[in-house]
Amino acid sequence: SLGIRRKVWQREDIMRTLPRRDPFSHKGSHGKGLLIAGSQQMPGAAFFAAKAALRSGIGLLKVSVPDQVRPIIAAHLPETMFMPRTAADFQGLSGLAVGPGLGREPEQAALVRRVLEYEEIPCVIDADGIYHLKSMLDLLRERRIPAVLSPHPGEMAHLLDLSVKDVEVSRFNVSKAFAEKYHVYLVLKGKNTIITAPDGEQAVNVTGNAALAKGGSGDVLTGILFAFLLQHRRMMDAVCNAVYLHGAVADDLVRSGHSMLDVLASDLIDRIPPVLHHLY
Ligand code: NPW
Ligand code: AMP
Ligand code: MG
Repeated sequence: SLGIRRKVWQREDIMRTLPRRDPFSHKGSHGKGLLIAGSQQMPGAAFFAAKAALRSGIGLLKVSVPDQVRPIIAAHLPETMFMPRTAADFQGLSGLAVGPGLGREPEQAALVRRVLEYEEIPCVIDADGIYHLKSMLDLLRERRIPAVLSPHPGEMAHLLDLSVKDVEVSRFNVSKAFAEKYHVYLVLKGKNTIITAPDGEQAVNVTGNAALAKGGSGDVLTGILFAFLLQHRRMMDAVCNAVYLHGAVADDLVRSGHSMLDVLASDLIDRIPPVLHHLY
């Protein structure tokens, strides 16, 4: 129909656009990311996003978590390196992600602001990062490289001062208006996640199921999004492929070995390797 550019992102799309590793590549070729996440109350969110990013191919991952959380991540995910929360230097990084389990205290807002102001490299903003973003939306438009935002309907409603119902009855239009206005890649989560580019181009995801309706699922998606953003040439391909893979993993789990009730965020991460193996 006239002027509407929407597509269903399919298996053939991810098969076509998933980048193959250059045989001469080194770790620096696949992204040096800093994940700013976690809090004493929510160390798990940082762990899920970090491990999902590593399982999705990121070359080097630094994590910025509160000091008390460091030993937990270090013990369970020794592949990560650390950056103190107070460090102000993003030099040499190729991407930033902020938000999972971050907390909503006003002092965390400054972290989100610093990410937004560092406009030279891609960034993913999710969860509590989106909560803080509300007071600095105008920074989004200033960025040279558009930000990627991955709100669930509750977070989208918060950003727009709408009810969740208002968002859910017009998911396509709400997404398009926001992505165009603020010049972002918007991932409006939920059944049939909608991905919208800053120019209004839209894609719908059809993978995933209600096994994902459990705490931690979104944090896993943040990690996949982060890793894929640093490994694709086109941002739209990266975002669509990440959302596709996240859902495909949940579908694979309920097809073999799991019910929709028992799937944990950790199970999603553990199922990334066999699903990627079939797509890659
Ligand atoms: P209700 O009341 O449920 O119907 P919040 P959050 C509404 C971290 N986590 N999907 C919903 O309505 C995250 O990373 C840490 C979802 C409610 O009013 C964040 O940092 C974990 N929500 C932090 O917790 C595991 C929907 O939105 C509000 C909705 C808070 O994130 C869990 C919920 O949003 C979690 O990931 C929809 N389709 N529709 C860990 N193990 O460390 C409406 N809502 O308050 O931002 O809560 O998403 O849990
Ligand atoms: P979050 O609320 O941030 O933890 O994110 C939840 C993730 O699970 C998002 O990627 C959602 O799209 C996905 N999800 C949650 N419920 C469903 C569902 N019923 N069907 C498909 N995907 C879902
Ligand atoms: Mg979330």
